[in-house]
Amino acid sequence: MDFSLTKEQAMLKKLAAQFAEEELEPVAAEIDETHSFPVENFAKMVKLGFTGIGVKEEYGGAGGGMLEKVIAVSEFAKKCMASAATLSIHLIAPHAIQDFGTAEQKEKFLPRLTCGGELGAFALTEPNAGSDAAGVKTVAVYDEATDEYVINGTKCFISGGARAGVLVIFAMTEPKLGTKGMSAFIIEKGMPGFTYGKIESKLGIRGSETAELVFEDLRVPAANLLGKKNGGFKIAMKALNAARIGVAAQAQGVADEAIALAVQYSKERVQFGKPIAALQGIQWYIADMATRSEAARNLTYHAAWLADSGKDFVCEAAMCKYNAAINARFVTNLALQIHGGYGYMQDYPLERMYRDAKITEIYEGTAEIHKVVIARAVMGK
Ligand code: COS
Repeated sequence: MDFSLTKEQAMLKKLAAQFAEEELEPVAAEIDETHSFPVENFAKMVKLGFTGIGVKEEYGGAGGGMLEKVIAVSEFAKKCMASAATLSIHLIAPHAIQDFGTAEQKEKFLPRLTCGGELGAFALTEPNAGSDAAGVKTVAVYDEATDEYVINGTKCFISGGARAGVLVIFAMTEPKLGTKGMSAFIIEKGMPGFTYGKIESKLGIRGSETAELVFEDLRVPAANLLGKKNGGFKIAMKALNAARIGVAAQAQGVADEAIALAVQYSKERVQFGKPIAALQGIQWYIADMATRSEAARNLTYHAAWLADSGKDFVCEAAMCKYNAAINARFVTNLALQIHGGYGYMQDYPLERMYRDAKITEIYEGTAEIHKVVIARAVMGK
């Protein structure tokens, strides 16, 4: 299997790397410190076509597939994890609408999300429905008189939820049926009955804004039902399969950058009369970091290749996300350790990268849930 990049993919990587260095890196520390969403940088991502990756050109998208998403997201993550998370999570909504939407829904919503400058969001999680995604309590009741669904409930931990123009949300249409009673809806910012509550203060990826969403008698036209009524759980799971490869890409990017910084620092830092890079203890750290990261990259590329080839990738998406997330924590921890006291200080980016990396073990499915998914695939349900 050959994972070398095509000419177009190599150009995308170069463009993403340049954008990350010139636009994302200079504000990464500031948006972390101020917990502020990088509005201008998102607008620049739109202009360069990143927000349309994986979406057909007829809908204003940039084309490409999962590997293109991995390339862009991991380049962003090298310089600013919050921006990488913003792009990766934004893409879930347009991809879900492209995969499951009607022709009208695609025409109406996709151009807004690809080239129109609007942020997308994906709202599944609730206070009591995290790993147990079927535990959603938000309900959608069909009103025959108006051909609308009336939605009531609360979502939490929704990335970009307070800013998004178009959101894919999940509600129970037949609560007694559990996974077979959930439906997906497309909603828009400003719809009466849709407000947001608390904006979270977080350990890391602070520039990626995380909100509570509140639905109070939110009336959504039946035309905004995404996929079939009661078919929402599978839409959520399929969207998450793809999203998990995006998280693996975030983890990969931050790990690669941490290794590069650790190598550079160890060559410059002189202790006991020589650069610490000459110490075998440091070399062994670097060797472990590089080996594990290379393994993580291959799992991620393989999962992306399966997805782009139209093959089943549920297990591989879980594997690559689970593995890359653990690796990102391992690598950022050792890179910080190599930097010693300097690594702990905000003058260096390592302490931010270490905090940012942690989220990859939690969101879009915890490490533990991924082990459940992997074990089910390997051992049979
Ligand atoms: N891809 C495609 N289909 C999937 C799937 C996946 N990853 N996971 C489950 N399904 C399908 C199952 O095959 C099953 O289909 P049938 O009804 O045709 O048999 C259906 O969905 C129900 O699945 P299951 O019975 O396994 O549901 P459970 O309630 O046991 O939950 C887990 C399954 C735990 C895997 C699911 O709840 C999950 O992924 N949780 C994590 C949620 C998450 O990632 N949250 C983060 C939100 S975004 S920050």
